[in-house]
Amino acid sequence: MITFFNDLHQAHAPEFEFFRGERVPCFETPARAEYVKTRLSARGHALRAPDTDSRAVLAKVHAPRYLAFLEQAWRDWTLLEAGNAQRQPFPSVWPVRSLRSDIEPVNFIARLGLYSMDNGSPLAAGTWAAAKAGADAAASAAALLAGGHGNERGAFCCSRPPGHHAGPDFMGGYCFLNNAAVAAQTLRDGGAARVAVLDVDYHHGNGTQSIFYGRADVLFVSLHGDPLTEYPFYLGHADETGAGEGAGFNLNLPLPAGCSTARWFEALEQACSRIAAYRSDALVLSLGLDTFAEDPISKFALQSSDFSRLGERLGALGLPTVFVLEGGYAAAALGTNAVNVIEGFEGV
Ligand code: OKP
Ligand code: ZN
Repeated sequence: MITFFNDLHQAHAPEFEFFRGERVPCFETPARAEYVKTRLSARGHALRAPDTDSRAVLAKVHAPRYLAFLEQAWRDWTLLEAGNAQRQPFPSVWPVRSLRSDIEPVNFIARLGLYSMDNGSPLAAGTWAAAKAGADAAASAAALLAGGHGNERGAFCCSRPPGHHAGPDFMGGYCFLNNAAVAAQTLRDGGAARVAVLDVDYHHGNGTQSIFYGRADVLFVSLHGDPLTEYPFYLGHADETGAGEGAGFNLNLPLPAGCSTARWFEALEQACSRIAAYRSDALVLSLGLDTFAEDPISKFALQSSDFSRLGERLGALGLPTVFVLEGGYAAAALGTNAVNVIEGFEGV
């Protein structure tokens, strides 16, 4: 399968995050994408640099003031104080209920909080470059399939940071730009009347859901750890079914942390039925690999062979499919697990 990959992801190298009250090395590392890339090459999958600029599509899925902030954030941070080049900023204050989010403060940390849902998305010098390259990969993969040239039925984006927690105007959960939303919007712009986004990451894709919540032209379906106990906690419940024109076009299938793989595949079946009933013209898969039994921060039990089964089931949908890498923190296993999905899809 053609894979879009760009070395710029390495420039996003966050050092720390906060976990269980302690500052620990960030789970979302450059090594993650490198393991996937290495395995893809070893298995003979072609690697390409992104060839489509996502800027115009980004403006359709994210707010202009958020994009403007993110693009300049590292520069603004380092201009504040020379020593900041050696420090990664974290937000510490957020405009929750009753506080105003319409006025953008001047203070950098206050702006960072305005545009964040958590303190879990550390910024680094190359964050914008890496995230933009990931969005370009998503746009490139979607454009490749939408163009209908060649006989490509699938395209894979081997990118990081992930994107599915990034909402219209905020970052969160290691995510800055919503790559799945960029792919879906690019497919729409390329002539697909209906696009389904299926999110199989362990964590609910709150950003993607929010971006498309009021729209009927993009169906969002997600299988994830129940937000009552699992990140992102404040979205992902079964009663979130869409709003306005989007009513009925959002399906959440929360599962209890620790549930069996059999139960997970039952939920996948429900997801696939909904996508088939929607008669979508294309599929975007938010491919989180943190459902793996050995993932250090998640609580599902999939084995490497189960990722082949996932790929086979997706292949049976018979849809042009853009695969976007999301989470997965058992880094050394990501190559095998990602390639298993791809090759299951291709029927290898
Ligand atoms: C991202 B993705 C906070 C620790 C909690 C949240 C997990 C983000 C998962 N510093 N981090 O969906 O795999
Ligand atoms: Zn995840």
